Amino acid sequence: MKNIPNSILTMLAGIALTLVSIWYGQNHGLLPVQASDDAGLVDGLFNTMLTVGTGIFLLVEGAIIVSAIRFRRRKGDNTDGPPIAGNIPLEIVWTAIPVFIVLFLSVYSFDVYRNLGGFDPDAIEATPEVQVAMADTDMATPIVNGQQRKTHSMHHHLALGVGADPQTQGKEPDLSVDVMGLQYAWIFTYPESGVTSGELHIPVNSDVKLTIKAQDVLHAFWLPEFRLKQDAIPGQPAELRFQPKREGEYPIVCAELCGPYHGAMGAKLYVDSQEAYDQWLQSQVVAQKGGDQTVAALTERTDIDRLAPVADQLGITAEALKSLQPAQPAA
Ligand SMILES: [Cu+2]
Repeated sequence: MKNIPNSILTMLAGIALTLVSIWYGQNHGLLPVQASDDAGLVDGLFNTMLTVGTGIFLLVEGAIIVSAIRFRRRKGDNTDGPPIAGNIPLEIVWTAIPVFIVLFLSVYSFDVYRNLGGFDPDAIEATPEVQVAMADTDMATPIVNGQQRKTHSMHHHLALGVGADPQTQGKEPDLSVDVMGLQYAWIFTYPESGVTSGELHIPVNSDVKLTIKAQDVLHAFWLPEFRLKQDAIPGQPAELRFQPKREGEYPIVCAELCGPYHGAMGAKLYVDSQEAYDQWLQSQVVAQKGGDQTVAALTERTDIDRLAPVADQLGITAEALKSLQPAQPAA
């Protein structure tokens, strides 16, 4: 060791540190599976930050440990340390390196966000209610069927969420689902079929658009395996658009402390094959049609007894008849 010059040792340490950082940045195993192509983009950014972070950590901790051992106080040495103040080249270096890292990461993250669809001008925008009140003035946005129509002038507003990526921009999504967050559940509505469900089913490899709303307070719709998260804000719909690439069952987590039962606010996302998805949707349509009839029967017939004599003819069992009875207030 004594025969090797310091500069060579430093260089070897630098090479080792770089290799360890790069290896750990790629092999940390901290992230769940990637369920969409977009997830790979986010992971690339995460891995880069982890590589840089590991390097800085090892450099700083290594310098502390080497200094603590090498420059420790020897027995019987009671002299002061050398009075060192200021080192211009060193200060330039340790200012320039973080500046370069931060600039590089900002450009990189900007590019990832663009590729995810974060800058889609047609993504759902905040529509302040103030504009509705100004309906009589020339400045106002036209109101069609009580709905504010999107015009290009509205593009000055901030788009909320992740819209179409550069490849799908301008195209209609394959599937649109409305997501409603409320204390303490997520409700999914399929506008095309009118199906409402507590679980989200989407076909694999399709272009899915979620319109996220909140009924009461702030929630956050988080899909860890898709590396997507979007706040659900009362009065301001947001959008998440993505392409699921991997069939399976994934958790949907509320990532905003929204009340005492926030921790229980979860749902499941099922990425199905096209056939399985069609089957599920069909079964929901059938089930909910049945449900509607029960509701209709309840409201039309106030006197359940009138039904009883014809129950057999209609194929209604005694239990089903009982279930039509209005709920009794708890004693
Ligand atoms: Cu919540």
